[in-house]
Amino acid sequence: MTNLTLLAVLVLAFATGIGAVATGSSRGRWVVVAHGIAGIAVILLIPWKSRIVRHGMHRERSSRWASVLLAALAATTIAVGLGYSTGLVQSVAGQYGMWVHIAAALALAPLLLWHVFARKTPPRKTDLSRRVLLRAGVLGSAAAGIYLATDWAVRHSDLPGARRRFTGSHEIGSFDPVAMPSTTWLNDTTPTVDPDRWRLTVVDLTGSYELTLSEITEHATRLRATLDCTSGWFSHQDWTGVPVSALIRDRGGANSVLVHSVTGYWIRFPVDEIDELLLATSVGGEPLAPRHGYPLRLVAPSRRGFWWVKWVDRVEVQAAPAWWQPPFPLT
Ligand SMILES: Nc1nc2c(c(=O)[nH]1)N[C@H]1C(S)=C(S)[C@@H](COP(=O)(O)O)O[C@H]1N2
Ligand SMILES: [Mo]
Repeated sequence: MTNLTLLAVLVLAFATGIGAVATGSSRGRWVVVAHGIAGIAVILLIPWKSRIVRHGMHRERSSRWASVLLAALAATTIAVGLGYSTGLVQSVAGQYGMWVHIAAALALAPLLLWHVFARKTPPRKTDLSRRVLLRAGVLGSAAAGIYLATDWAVRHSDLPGARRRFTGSHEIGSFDPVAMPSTTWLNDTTPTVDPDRWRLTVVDLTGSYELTLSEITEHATRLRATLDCTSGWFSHQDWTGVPVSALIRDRGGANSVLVHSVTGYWIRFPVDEIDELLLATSVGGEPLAPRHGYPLRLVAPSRRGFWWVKWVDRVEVQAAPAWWQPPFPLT
């Protein structure tokens, strides 16, 4: 019974964790709260699970090391997750705590799948009785209560976690672009872009045309926005550039706009989000640094960092729906 409950809670924790990574506007706040509650529920189940573990460890099994690794990864995920949300653990071995939390959880997933199948105990009839549902209810309420109480306590404390954003991110380098961290999603590297040869290609329903960097810098629309990276930091900055809507002459009938980078990285936005998007040539009044996307990078205010394509070379409105892309970039 404990095993099944634990599995259900872990699945919930994974699903809401993925949701928390995707969410960028406060409308998605609930998913982060649900993730916190699922995390607490996992902790609450530890005493019960340890009884089972102690039992299992008496048996000699060659796969024991895999179970130990699984337990270690689970402990890391939980400890760093808690540490990062309270602000007690900001970094681990030079990596952002949030990054470590996600990496440990991703490493844990395949091991957990193996564990579930290798150690399968067939569900019993009693597993879905009223008593069980009642117990699940008690667990859920206890977890929610503890979550709300700790969240309240952290917010009213001096811990760095008190000022974290609803996404769990901590503030770094606001209004100071030099102090703002620079990250890539997976394996992109900063390209060297020759500003004289670089062009922005715009493709809309009228056709396609190119703009030089100086043609783009004639526009100077300012936008204050928050870059919130899923590795766990955020930064407010003043960006200057050209609104994407000023470049698109005809979007009638299109469903999405694809923003493409020199490096091949790309993201697709729903067409009605075009009016929120800015292609920035400078931040804090200074031209973009190469690592921040020189010569042109996207500012997508209600989206997480990975939507903010750097080193943009093409924007294209397309008939394809916005969901027609991998849930997260593949490079
Ligand atoms: N071309 C490209 N753009 C990218 C990325 C990338 O890997 N390649 N990473 C994204 C991620 S995950 C974040 S958080 C922001 C970071 O922007 P910064 O380096 O200016 O802080 O850029 C986004 N734009
Ligand atoms: Mo990011």
